[in-house]
Amino acid sequence: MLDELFERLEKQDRLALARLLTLVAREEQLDVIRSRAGKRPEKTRVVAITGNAGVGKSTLVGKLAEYLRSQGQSVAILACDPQSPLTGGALLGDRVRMPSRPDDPGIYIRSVAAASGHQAVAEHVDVMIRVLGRYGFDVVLLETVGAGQGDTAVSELADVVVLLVQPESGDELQWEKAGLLEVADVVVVHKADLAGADRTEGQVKELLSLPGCRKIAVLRVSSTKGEGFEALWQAVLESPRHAAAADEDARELLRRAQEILAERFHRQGDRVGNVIDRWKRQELDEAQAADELLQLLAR
Ligand SMILES: Nc1nc2c(ncn2[C@@H]2O[C@H](COP(=O)(O)OP(=O)(O)OP(=O)(O)O)[C@@H](O)[C@H]2O)c(=O)[nH]1
Ligand SMILES: [Mg+2]
Repeated sequence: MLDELFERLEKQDRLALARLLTLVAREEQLDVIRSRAGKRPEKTRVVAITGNAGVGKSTLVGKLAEYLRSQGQSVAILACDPQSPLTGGALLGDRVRMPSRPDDPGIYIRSVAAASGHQAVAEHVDVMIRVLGRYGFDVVLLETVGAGQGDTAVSELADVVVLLVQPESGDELQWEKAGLLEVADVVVVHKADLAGADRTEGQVKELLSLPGCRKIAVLRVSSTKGEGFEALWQAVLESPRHAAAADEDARELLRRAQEILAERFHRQGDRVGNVIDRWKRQELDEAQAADELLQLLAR
C-alpha cells in the first residue's frame, strides 16, 4: 500500500499526500515512511516561524505563503502545536490565517499535534517534511510556539529559524529569557505598524551587538499592511544557517565516502596488512605507504 501511495505522491496526488501525513500523525509505519520518503530534496526549503503566543505567527505565515505563491513557489504549512490534540479543518483555518484555496495545488496546510508532547511533534514534523519534500514543495513553513526546549527540537529540522517579536510591553524583553535568540537566524519585529516598533528594533539590535553574538538579520514586517515580506524572504535566503545546510550535505557525502572506503579497506585486509608491515619495517615511508593504500582502495 505504501508503494502505491508514494507512487501517487510523486505525481502530486493530494489525497496520497494527505493519507501519508495522516499515517504519520497516527504513528503508523512511521519508520517505514521515514526511510521510504528519504532525505528531503535540496530544493525544499524549511523555514520555522516562531515566537510567543499572539505575536502574529499565523497571520505572518499566511501572508508569507501568499507572497511566495505570487513568486511562483509552492508552499506547505505545518502548524505545530504540542498541546492540543489533532485539530480539524475549522480550527486549523483559524490558526493559519489564510484564505483557503482548495483549488490551488501549490499550497497545502496541515496541523501537527501529538498527545505525547514536544519530542513526538518534532519526530512527526521530521517525517512530514520528508513526505512534503518528496511531493515536491519548494518551501515548508513551520509555525511553532516559542516554548523553549521543544521549540529547539523543531528548529533543528528547519534550515532557517525566524523569530517574531512585537513592539511592547514594558522594558522586560521576554523573548530574551526564553533563550530563543540563540536559535534565531532572522529576527522580525512584527506588527511594525504599531507604535514602538523602532524602539523594539533598536533593543533587539543592541542585544545582538553584544560580543560573541552571531550575525542575525533584524527587520520590520507588518502583516496587516503587507509590508516587509520581500526583505524577509531575502533575509531567509541569505541566512548563514541556510548555507550551513549545504555544508551538512557535503559532510553527509564525506561520511558515506568514508564508510565505503572503510569497507574496501576491510575487503583488502591482507594486502593492507602487508603495506603496514613494510611500513613498520621502514621499507616504505608514509608517502609511499599512502600511495600503495590508495591503489588498493581504488580497486
Ligand atoms: N497591528 C497588527 N496586528 C497584527 C499583525 N499581524 C497579526 N496581528 C494581530 O495579532 C493577533 C494574533 O495573531 P495570530 O496570527 O493569531 O498570532 P499567533 O502568534 O499565531 O498566535 P498563537 O498561534 O495563539 O500563538 C491577531 O489579533 C492579529 O490580528 C500586524 O502586522 N499588525
Ligand atoms: Mg497561531
